[in-house]
Amino acid sequence: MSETIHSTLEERRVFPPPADFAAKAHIGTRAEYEKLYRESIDHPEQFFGRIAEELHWFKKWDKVLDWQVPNAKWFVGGKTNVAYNCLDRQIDLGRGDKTAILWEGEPETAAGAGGEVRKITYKQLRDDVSKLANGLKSIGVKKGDRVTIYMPMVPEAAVAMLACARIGAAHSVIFGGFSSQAIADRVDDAQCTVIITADGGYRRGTVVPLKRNVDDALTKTDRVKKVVVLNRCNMPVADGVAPGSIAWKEGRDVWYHDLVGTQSADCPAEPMDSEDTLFVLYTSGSTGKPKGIQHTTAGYLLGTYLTTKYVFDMKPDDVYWCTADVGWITGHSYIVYGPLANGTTCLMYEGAPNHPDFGRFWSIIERHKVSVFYTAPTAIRAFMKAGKEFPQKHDLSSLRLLGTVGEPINPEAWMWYHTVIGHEKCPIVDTWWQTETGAIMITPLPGVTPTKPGTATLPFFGVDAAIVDRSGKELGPNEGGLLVIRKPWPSMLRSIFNDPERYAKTYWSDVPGYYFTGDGARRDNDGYFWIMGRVDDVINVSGHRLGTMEIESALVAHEAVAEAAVVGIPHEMKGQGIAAFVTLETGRRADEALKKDLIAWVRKQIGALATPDQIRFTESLPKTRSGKIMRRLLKEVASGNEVKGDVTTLEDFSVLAKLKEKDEG
Ligand code: 6R9
Repeated sequence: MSETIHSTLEERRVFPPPADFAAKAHIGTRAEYEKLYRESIDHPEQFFGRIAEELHWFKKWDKVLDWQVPNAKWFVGGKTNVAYNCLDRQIDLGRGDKTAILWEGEPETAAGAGGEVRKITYKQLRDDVSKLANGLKSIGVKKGDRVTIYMPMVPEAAVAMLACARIGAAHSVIFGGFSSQAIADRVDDAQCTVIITADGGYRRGTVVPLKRNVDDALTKTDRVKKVVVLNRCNMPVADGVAPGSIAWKEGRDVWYHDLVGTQSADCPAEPMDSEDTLFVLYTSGSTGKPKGIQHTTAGYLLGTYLTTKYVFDMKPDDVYWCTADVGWITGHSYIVYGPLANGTTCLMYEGAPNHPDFGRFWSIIERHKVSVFYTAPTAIRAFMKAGKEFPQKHDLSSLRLLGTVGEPINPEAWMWYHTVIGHEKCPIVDTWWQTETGAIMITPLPGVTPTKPGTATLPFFGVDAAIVDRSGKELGPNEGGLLVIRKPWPSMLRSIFNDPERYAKTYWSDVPGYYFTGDGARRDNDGYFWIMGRVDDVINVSGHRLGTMEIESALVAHEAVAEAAVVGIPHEMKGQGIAAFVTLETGRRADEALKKDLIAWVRKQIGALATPDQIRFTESLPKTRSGKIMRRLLKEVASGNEVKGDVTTLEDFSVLAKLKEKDEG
């Protein structure tokens, strides 16, 4: 962790919420926000107890909060079911025939016409979920089990998540861009015996071989007894080697359509304890092994429900679109659970933003009259670069609210989003949160908070965020420090799966008694939070978290590599890029062929998102006398900066000289 955190951002532009937006917003005055915020911090049990009344309960809770650092229990003694709240409750409220999921596939039906469209109503969705839930039971899935989901962005991915929730099995969704090794590791860690996948998925005009990756993964672990396969791409069953085909293992593999085909559409939702696990989702940390972030039932439901309602100001006739993948927390909370718990029509798009060209997102917004749009800064930067002529070809007048998530948004990108996409009439909510927090934590309220490009502004209800030093002392305005949360909140992670000690150590020991986010930040004179990025060994590539250690472990697993050190470097499009310094085993040649080989190797071990931007061969790595790699120096070298700061603990000065020589040479 770096001890000094500097921010050079100077941003003076302020954009108050448009008056007509504020007039219609759920929360439309600063006074109302402040009153509710105060109550949520001073009397959380009263505040969250009242909100929880808006959800369905099989049995009401006895106690709102039971808190002993670092273990929180919310709505103790209550019984509810997340899928029931997202489906049955919506039907009870008269939304049965409303579209729940409005899906568009990637392949275009004709040039410029967009992809296949499916509209699934709340009633149909409940039927689909119930059938799959019964199907899962028929192959032995029980309450308390874990099920891996490795799916393309099709409605069945959401159906699979909700089916697990309905019967009380926890899901572990793995992003479809992860490799077979990553699948095997996660399956083993979460002890999953069933995987739900598809033959393939469409992405940027090609087919991602999902089933093949699963088959590969299952040569590395023998835990999985059943693989449920959705037919998305009509890939023929063969030996699995012929391009475009899939292999089939009798007895283990079962077609999704066969599994649900004969099932009843009636599957009562299992009453779950408030603190039963809803899902496990893996994310990178500062050590090599990804952490299974564990979320539970009632608090997570409440957090995603409440933030969706107020941050996106969700109204009955909104068409809401979050462009994330369900394999990430943003997809869990803001494609599936939060929107459905609000009875929203939620758009889901299967493919890439630039397929067939950079107009695709804007044509989707026009075609489906999207009103609330939530995406990532990395995507906005890519669109900026592609040019405003793409959005300008489309009618974006249905939009009323824009959001971003995943990384700090640079003011240029914010301004482009505001003018070119929002036509200066849509508030922008820059939402800061994490896999661990479950729901949005720091964000403007669109009808209330004057926004400034580049800041996530103020904490949401119940979030006691602060900037502190290592002792926990709160810092003054504009002083950079560690971003912590000082009180428990309903959607917080409860543990790292099967590793409560690591949970306590990772999140609650750096600043004793507080949840440490891993981010550095400062507050300005208005109390707005400016997130400055990770202060641990985590890098943020296109809004995706990667641990430097994970990539290093992958590299050293290659037979040519002796040692590796990975650092994040500034990257124009991705936010951060990946630079790897590598020392080789004796006798190995440091050439271009090996570089290519190592890049391919990392992609195979982790997935394409971990592709190194630079591989640099070196004779040795700069280390401190106690043997720690001096990443700070490597970062400077990789970014092409002058190496500054303290190098007095460097073990061998000649290493640094050599690294720099290489760079210049
Ligand atoms: C939801 C999600 C979490 C990390 C987080 C921070 C960065 C996310 C941000 C942001 C600045 C924002 N981050 N949103 N930084 N402004 N609005 O992205 O979860 O994948 O776990 O990443 O992403 O560094 O700590 P996750």
